[in-house]
Amino acid sequence: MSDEEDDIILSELSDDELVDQMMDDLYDGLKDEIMEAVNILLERSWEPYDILTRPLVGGMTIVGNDFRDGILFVPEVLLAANAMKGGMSILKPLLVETGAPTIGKMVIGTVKGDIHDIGKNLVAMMMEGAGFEIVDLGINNAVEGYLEALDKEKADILGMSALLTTTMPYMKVVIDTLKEQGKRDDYIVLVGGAPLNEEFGRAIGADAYCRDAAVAVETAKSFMARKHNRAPS
Ligand code: B1M
Repeated sequence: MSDEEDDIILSELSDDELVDQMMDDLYDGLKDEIMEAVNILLERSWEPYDILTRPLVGGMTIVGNDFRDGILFVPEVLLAANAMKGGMSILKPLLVETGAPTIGKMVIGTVKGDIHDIGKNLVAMMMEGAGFEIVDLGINNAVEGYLEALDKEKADILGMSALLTTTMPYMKVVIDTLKEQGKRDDYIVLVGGAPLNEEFGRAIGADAYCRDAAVAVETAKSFMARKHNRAPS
């Protein structure tokens, strides 16, 4: 950390300055500073969701662009991801309401060959906050693991995440296996991740592509409402 950065007192910055500083600190992988700043914004009555989306997801987008352009490399991006996770750990209990009735159960995981989990964790967190029960399978999931968990957990929804163009086709492998086993219609299948789009979601036979965590929550809620309407009384 430079002397100049040493001198910055986060609590003395205005909201806009603090958001900018957080984006810089995320870029530099400064987990402690990110956690301190998240707490400052909470004390200033910021909504947890706004803290997630503006400085944290916003900062990660800048990191992503510079990673793509060869300005940042894997070790730096890992540090940034670690700082992001530090911020998310403070926000998680605030986003996850306690005592809310369960709307449905979702098994979620990142697909085989893919170790990106920040977006998936965010979706899990927001879904839990909205009243869904979440079974998080983590990263690098093969089809067998998804199927076993869906069956064991008696889940309503399968959520799959992929961040690489090379791993996104694996989602189709999972959906095709569900079809082969006659289980496709037992589950609502939602997919997401930066390289996906609606067309891809349709092409692989998912029920919906979710652009972000908020869309995932709304989509899951609307599918669950339809499922309940269909259920025999
Ligand atoms: Co990776 N990486 N990475 N990386 N990485 C990307 C994805 C990349 C686009 C960077 C770039 O070039 N600009 C690029 C992929 C290019 C491509 O496929 N065409 C890339 C690459 C190439 C790689 C490696 C191959 C690099 C290498 O080793 N040479 C390697 C692959 C490792 C592997 O998986 N096998 C790799 C490694 C890594 C790190 C380990 C360093 C780290 C991951 C740390 C971690 O996740 N624990 C990392 C990171 C952090 C990124 C970027 C910079 C950021 C991803 C992120 O966390 N975004 C990323 C660049 C980018 O995406 N702009 C990049 C923030 C997050 C909140 O957004 O994940 O999109 P996102 O999630 C959103 C939505 O997409 C959606 O909701 C979320 C919240 O709003 N969503 C869902 C996501 N999943 C969903 C599931 C749902 C619903 C919605 O289910 C219902």
